[in-house]
Amino acid sequence: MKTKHSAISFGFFFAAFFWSDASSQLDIKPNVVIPSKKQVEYQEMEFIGFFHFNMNTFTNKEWGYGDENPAMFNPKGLDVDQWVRVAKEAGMKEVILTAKHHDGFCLWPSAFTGHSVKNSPYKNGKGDIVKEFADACRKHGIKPGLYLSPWDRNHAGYGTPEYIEYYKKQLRELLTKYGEIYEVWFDGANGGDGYYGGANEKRTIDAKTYYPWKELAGIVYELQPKASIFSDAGPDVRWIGNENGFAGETFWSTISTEKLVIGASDPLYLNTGDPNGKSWLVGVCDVSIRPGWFYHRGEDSLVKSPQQLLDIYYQSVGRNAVMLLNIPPDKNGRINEHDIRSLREFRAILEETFKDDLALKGKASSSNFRSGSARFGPNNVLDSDHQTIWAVDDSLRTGSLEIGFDGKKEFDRIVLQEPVQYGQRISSFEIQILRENIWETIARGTTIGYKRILRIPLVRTDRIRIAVNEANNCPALSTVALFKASQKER
Ligand code: FUL
Repeated sequence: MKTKHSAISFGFFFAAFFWSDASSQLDIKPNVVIPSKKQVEYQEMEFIGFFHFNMNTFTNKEWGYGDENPAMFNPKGLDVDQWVRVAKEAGMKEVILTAKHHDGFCLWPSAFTGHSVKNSPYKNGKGDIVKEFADACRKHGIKPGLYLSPWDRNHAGYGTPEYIEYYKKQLRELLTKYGEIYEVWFDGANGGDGYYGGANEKRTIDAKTYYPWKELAGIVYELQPKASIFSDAGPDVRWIGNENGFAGETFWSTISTEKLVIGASDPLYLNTGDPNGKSWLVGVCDVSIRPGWFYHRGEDSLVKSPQQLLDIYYQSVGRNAVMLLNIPPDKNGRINEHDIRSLREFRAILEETFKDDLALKGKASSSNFRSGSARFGPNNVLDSDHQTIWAVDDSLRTGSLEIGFDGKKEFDRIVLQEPVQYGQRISSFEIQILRENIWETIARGTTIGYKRILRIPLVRTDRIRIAVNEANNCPALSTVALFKASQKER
């Protein structure tokens, strides 16, 4: 009995040894620049929201001067729970509130200024909208994030070191009083004219030196380790260089932060990223559902249609970035019906388009897969599991994958995903279909990244090929999915 047992253990030991040895040889060597786990999780949210709600909502402005009387802030029917419900129903995984915009008015009763809700008629000065917001998010299981404008047109010390001390105190206050916060948004708009405690003048700052960005990020990480920081230069997630919601058709999550200055970066560089970039910063496409960021009654008829929102989705999520859509609550303190209607329809169409992945019915084959191991076989792209992947041998920089069907399939949306935990690799690919025994190219593209969605004219075929023509390391894909778009997309 004893001998048998040892023989089994011995055999097991050897098998385990050889298996792990062979398996580690097969493991994909990650690129030098890869995302953190937090960044991958952030990107996986895909769709998040913004609530621009503050003094501007009551003054009908986009940028308040900083001299607004707190008495003007009075949302009589405020229903933060409704905002969060609307966001959740639309599929947003996180929402960000403008705790303080450029005019300096604080939605929470800050101990460091009188320019806040505590001097407003809202709940007779006893209200705290940041608290209501954070509580509603927790109740509905959606992540709260906060926008704290670095520019402050109310503060007398703006432009001097005194203001920086004030800003740090506000940041600490916000990040200690409201439970877990998942994002801090540092806006790039900085300096210019303003009230500044009555000085009524123009104050310019040196974008390169005024704000101690490293120290500010340190405060965020110290108090809220789960939070991602947004700015032109990250350090976790970055602006994509415009406010229309469109990432570049070529979009690298890699970028070199030494080329970025918060508030003064090259928008084109932000919009495409950099294949040789030394940092990984997830792209965020911020855009408003209305022409303005704040609610203006006069813009009720200008709310983006579901089709316009879809177009933004394809050019943000579909181009390896995250879609950050602003839905501004109105003066009464609720999200307007026009916005809700558009959002609901957008969600319904999106679900209809992506409900039936035709590729799941296919069988895949490939030019090569790592040492012929099933662990990296082509069928892994078809199982809707992002963790299983097709990957070719280390020495290769190209590769192709074919999916065949019993009978013809019709589709006009192609979803491709790279396993970004190994870095972003692919820089050129094409899609071909077999038509009367001839391979015909129906689409070409550059980057893929976490997710690339191609919109193509409707095709009918029983064989499709995805050919990677250029990559900075051995190519790998985690998903190939095919869909037929809802009629309502048009
Ligand atoms: C910009 C700001 O100036 C706008 O008012 C808005 O907050 C937008 C998200 O960022 O830089």
